[in-house]
This record gives sequence, structure tokens and C-alpha cells, in this order.
Amino acid sequence: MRELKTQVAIIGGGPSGLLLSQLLHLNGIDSIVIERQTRDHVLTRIRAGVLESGTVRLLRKAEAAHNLDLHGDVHRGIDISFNGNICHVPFEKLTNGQTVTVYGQTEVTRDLYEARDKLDGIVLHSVSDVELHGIDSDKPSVSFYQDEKQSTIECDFIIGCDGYRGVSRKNIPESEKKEHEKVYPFGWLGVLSETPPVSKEVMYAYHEKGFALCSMRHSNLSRYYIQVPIGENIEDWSDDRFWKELKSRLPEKISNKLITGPSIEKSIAPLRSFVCEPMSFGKLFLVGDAAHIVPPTGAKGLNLAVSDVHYIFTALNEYYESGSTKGLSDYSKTALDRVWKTERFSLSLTNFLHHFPQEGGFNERIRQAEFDYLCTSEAFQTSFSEGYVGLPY
Ligand code: RFL
Ligand code: PHB
Repeated sequence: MRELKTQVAIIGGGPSGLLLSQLLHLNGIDSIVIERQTRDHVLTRIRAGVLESGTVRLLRKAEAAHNLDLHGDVHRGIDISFNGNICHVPFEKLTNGQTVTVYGQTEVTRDLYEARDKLDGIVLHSVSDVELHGIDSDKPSVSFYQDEKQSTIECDFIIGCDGYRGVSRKNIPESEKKEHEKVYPFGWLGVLSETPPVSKEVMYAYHEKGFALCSMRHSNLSRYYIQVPIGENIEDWSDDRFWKELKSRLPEKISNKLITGPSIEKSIAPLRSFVCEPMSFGKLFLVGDAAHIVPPTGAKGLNLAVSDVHYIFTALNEYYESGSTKGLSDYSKTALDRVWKTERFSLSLTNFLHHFPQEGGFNERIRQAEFDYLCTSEAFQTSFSEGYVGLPY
């Protein structure tokens, strides 16, 4: 049995686990990250694409923003299309100059791995049978297998950055937690293609056939999504079928310009809203998707994981600097306050822009009224913009 010792054991080597370990390292705090998958596997996942300014700020603080600063594309507004009509929301103008940056989660994760490598950070891959021990004691530890050998990590704290399907959350006793969940009757079919983006701005589109989204990674890499019913089979979606369906949901002046090409990635993601309360128990603290999920409308999942990292990093830093446990005790409450407001934003944008099967005409008219209101009210656009650029932290 291999016996390891560190200050902070981090379960999960996705963006939140890597970012936290990097920030801790730069502040002289030791950590070990354990990750179930290989690095290659983590780096082939195509996910979020829009970074709030708070996320960019924290990546700079972690010394992992070199490529982001070179290649990230700063956006100042978005377009919302509703049954063919387009409303432009100039969020920079409405939020005193706040912008978002289009830069993929895959690239963020690659940059974080490179930053960890530079500092000889420890990230152990392909681990299995991860178990948490003594989380309500003064001697917490984590055990796992790697290359068929068992290891344990003795530590002061365990941080669960292991996503929605990870093991960490399950260690909070049922009697001590409440899980809130909303599952939607549809998912997003996403396609990545080496074609120029159809529009300079990110465009969210409502159509009575369902939602569509036009996004991008760079000048010759586009990311498109369409709403599909739950249970849809990816094999049934040829590229041709995808492009045809996408075009039919976009305003004509946009679909006429759409350049199509072979997909280089195609996947279906289910939509879910989920929150686990509290986000901590004893020496265990949950961060990111391990504690909450938002539907991707509004691009908040990764950004919310990063604000959790900020709160837990600040609390751990305070503890190691002064011995104060105040930040750690307040972590769950502080993080949840921002989580619930962001859940509200993501849910309302999802309800607004998706077609719900079996819904009556009344809700359709309400949705139309919401679009008309958004197009004509600066007050509504400002509130929407505050949500889109991300709440301050
Ligand atoms: P991650 O990225 O899921 O990373 C968790 C890591 O933990 C590992 N893991 C374990 N490691 C060790 N032991 C175990 N027992 C483990 N169990 C799991 C996993 O292998 C993984 O590497 O969570 P993190 O770091 O909190 O980051 C959160 C973001 O990834 C997430 O919020 C966003 O990607 C959500 N999301 C999207 N967000 C957006 O803002 N815009 C999007 O377009 C968008 N698309 C998506 C998404 C999430 C998806 N998922 C989770 C399936 C598309 C998909 C398909
Ligand atoms: C993306 O580019 O993948 C993206 C953009 C905006 C979203 C979700 C995903 O709301």
C-alpha cells in the first residue's frame, strides 16, 4: 500500500480540480489531484465555450491564461432570435463594460494541465475505487487504486471536484443533505465543425420546432446545437439531417449564410437543473458539477464551477494563513447564494427558448410576450445582461 500525505486532496481533474490545485500551489499549499480518466480522455470532451470575466480573472491569477489572452475572442453582445425575428442584447453597454470571452473548456483544461506540469503539480490519472474516510473527523483520507495498487492520501481537507456522477457527494449522509432536481424532456444535440461561424455574435434561437444555438470556437471552428427529444439516438442524426434541421430553426437571413461541413464531433447532452444542499460536510467540500448542474442555456456550468473554486480557495487560504475556519464554515452558504441565482437565470432562459411538448398555446403567447418585452425594454435587457455576464464575486 502506497501512503501519501498532502494538505488538500482533490477528487477530479476536470477544470475545477485543476484550477483549485494550481491556485493553492501558487499560495504554498500542497494538494494531490486524483482523476478517474486518462488525460487524453479529459481533453477530448467538448463542453462549454463562453467564459465570464470572473472566470478569465481567476485563470489569469492561476497563471493559466496565456493562450486565453492570445486566442480568446471578447464578445460584447448576443443575438436572440424568435420565430425569425432578431433582438440584439448589447450586454457590454448595459453592464458598465462587462464582456464575455469565447474560448473552449477543452482549451481551458489543456492550459490548466500545462500550468500544473510547469510547477510539477501532482495529478494522478486512471484511478479507480475511490473511497473517502473520516470526513467528519480530524484525520480525513482518501483511498484508491492505480495500476492495481492501492494508495491512501492522508490530508486536512477533501475537495470533491468530481462532477455530477462522482463519488464525493454520496459521502454526505442522506439525513444531512437535500437534493433538488429538475429534468427537462429534451437534450441538446451538439456539432463541432471546421467551418466559419455563421455570425460574429453567439445566437440563441427559439423556433416552434425547438431551440437552436449558433456558437463558435474561432474563425474556422463552429459549434452548433439543436434541441432534440429525450431518448434520441445519435446514430439517427446524419450531418445532413442536422444541418437541415438547424437551418429550418434560424432566421432566413442567417440560414442563407450558414456554411456547412462534416462534423468533427457530435453528441447529445441531457438537460438538468440540480442543487445539493449543503455543499459541505465535515472536512468534505463540494465544488462545481459535483454539487450543482445548470442547463447549458446561458453557458453557466463551467463559470459556476469557477466561482465555487474562488470561494473554497479563499477559505482554504485564510485557514492556512491565520488558522481561521470562518471561510470554510461559510463556504456552503456563500457559494449556494450565487448558485441559486444562477440556477434561476439558466432555468428562465431555458423555459423561454425551448419548445416544451404538450404545452398549450397560452405558454406560447407568454413566450412571445417575453420576447417582445426583451426587444423593447432596456430595464429587462439590463437585468438579462447582468445574468449573462455573470453575477459579481
Ligand atoms: P467535470 O468537468 O465534470 O470534471 C469532473 C472530473 O472528475 C472526474 N471524476 C472522478 N475522478 C476521480 N474519481 C472519481 N470517482 C471520479 N468521478 C468523476 C471526471 O472524470 C472529470 O474529469 O466537473 P467540473 O470540474 O466541476 O466542471 C464543470 C464543467 O465541466 C461543467 O459545468 C460544464 O462543462 C457543463 N457543460 C456546459 N457548460 C457550459 O457552460 N456550456 C456548455 O455548453 C456545456 N456543455 C456541459 C456541456 C456538461 C456536459 N456533461 C457534464 C456531460 C456538455 C456536457 C456533455
Ligand atoms: C458553446 O459554445 O458551446 C456554448 C455557448 C453558449 C451556451 C452553451 C454552449 O449557452
